[in-house]
Parts: sequence; C-alpha cells; structure tokens
Amino acid sequence: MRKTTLIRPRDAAPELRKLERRLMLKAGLSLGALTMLTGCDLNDGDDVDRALFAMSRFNDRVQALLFSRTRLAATFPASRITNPFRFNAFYDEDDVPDIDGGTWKMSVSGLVDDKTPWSLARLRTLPQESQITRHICIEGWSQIGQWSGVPLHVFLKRIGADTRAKYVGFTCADRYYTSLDMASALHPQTILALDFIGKPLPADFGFPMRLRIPTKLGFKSAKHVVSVSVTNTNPGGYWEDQGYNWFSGS
Ligand SMILES: Nc1nc2c(c(=O)[nH]1)N[C@H]1C(S)=C(S)[C@@H](COP(=O)(O)O)O[C@H]1N2
Ligand SMILES: [Mo]
Repeated sequence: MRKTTLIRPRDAAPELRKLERRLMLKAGLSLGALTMLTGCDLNDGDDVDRALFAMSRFNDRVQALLFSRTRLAATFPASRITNPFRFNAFYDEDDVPDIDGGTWKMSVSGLVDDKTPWSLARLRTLPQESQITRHICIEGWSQIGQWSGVPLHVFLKRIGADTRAKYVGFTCADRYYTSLDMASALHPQTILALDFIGKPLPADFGFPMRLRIPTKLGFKSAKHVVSVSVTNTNPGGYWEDQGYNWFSGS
C-alpha cells in the first residue's frame, strides 16, 4: 500500500530538505509544486530519488540552453599527456571486450538517409582530426590524452542525418550506452576516435572506435561503439539511467 501522509519538514529526509531548499532558491518551486510536476508523492526514498531524477532532467534543459555550440574545451601540448593513462569501465580490465577490427561493423539507424554499416577501413577514409584534451571522470580524477578520428558532425553529414533531431545515441560492445543532445553531437571537438596518442586505440581505451567528447564528463565518451542512432526519443545511458545528470557538460 502507498503511504499518503504529508511530509513535514521535521521528519523529511535530509536529502529531501536539501532538494526543497534548492528548488525554492533556483526555481521558486515548493515541494507541492514538484509533486505535481513529477507525479511523485515524495513519501519514501524511492520517490525522493525519482524527484531528484526529474530535477536532473530539468537541469538538462537549463544546461542545454546555456550550452555554447562554439565554446571549445581546453587543449594542451603533447608534453602534458598523462602517462600511464588510466583505464576505467563498469568492469575490470580483464573483462575488456576483445574485438576483431577486421570484421567490426558499426550500424547506423534512425533519422538518417544512409544506413549502410561502417567498417573501420571506411571510417578511416573520412577526414580525421586530432586533439589533446582533458578527460574528466565523475569519480573525481582527470587525465590528459590525445585522440584522433572523424569529427562526429562530419560523420552525421555524411550519412545524411536529420540534424534537427534531438539526440544521437551510441551503444557499445560491452552493453554500455550513452547519448548526446544534437548541439553537443555537432560540436567541433566531438569525435569518433580511432587513434590514441598516434596509434590505433588499445583495447582498454575503446578499440576499435570510441566517442570522445571533451566538453562533457568522461562517462559520455563511450568506448567500443557498435551503433549510432539519430532519434527524437532520449536514448538515456548506462550511468544517466541510474541518476547521473544526463547533460553532464558545458
Ligand atoms: N563502453 C564503455 N565505455 C565507457 C565506459 C564503460 O564502462 N564502457 N566507462 C566510461 C567512463 S565512466 C570513463 S571515466 C571512461 C574511461 O575511459 P578510459 O578507460 O579511456 O580512461 O570511459 C567511459 N566510456
Ligand atoms: Mo567516468
């Protein structure tokens, strides 16, 4: 049975009180208004999580409005590249997917003219760009690396993507997935990376292709990509669907 008691500030969970303060300060919303907006009754932990999740999606819209299509992430000289470079994934290094670059294909779906799958060799025929940027993980560490590959805007144009669509989604060989708003997908520094520090991506770092987007937190830079889709339905993401902020960038 669902509890229906109203929350009094005294017995509300601390995170709920914090949420209420933030709402009042940032949006002039009361908990009652949030209850209406989110459909959560805010009486137990689950509902608080759901309300925070709804707030995070609200933040996405605000961040998207503040996003500048042309503001660039900082770049660095080669001397600043972090060595050794740190591996991270939702599993251990032993479980990194073992992918055959010769048979690997990336599928394309959704609002695009040309859905022909892409081989590695064909991706290499497109214009390539190189960048030395900082990768920032939400866990609180960062490192500078060099990635080269096809700018995503070049790729999207090439496949005849409808760039008025809202999202670009990515799925990976390890069942990881993530997605970008179209403005971020078209940002000049967002690339389909094939090389890391001048050599084909090592398995740990996303062979044979990874997304690299320096204007966003590290978890958006999906490794071992196997599909790209252009869509108006938010594809979410592995961490995003567990409550991490979807926009996660500048
Ligand atoms: N396919 C896949 N991509 C992924 C992840 C993952 O678990 N699987 N983890 C993300 C996170 S949280 C981080 S910080 C970076 C780590 O990239 P690195 O191993 O090159 O440092 O990859 C991102 N992309
Ligand atoms: Mo991360």
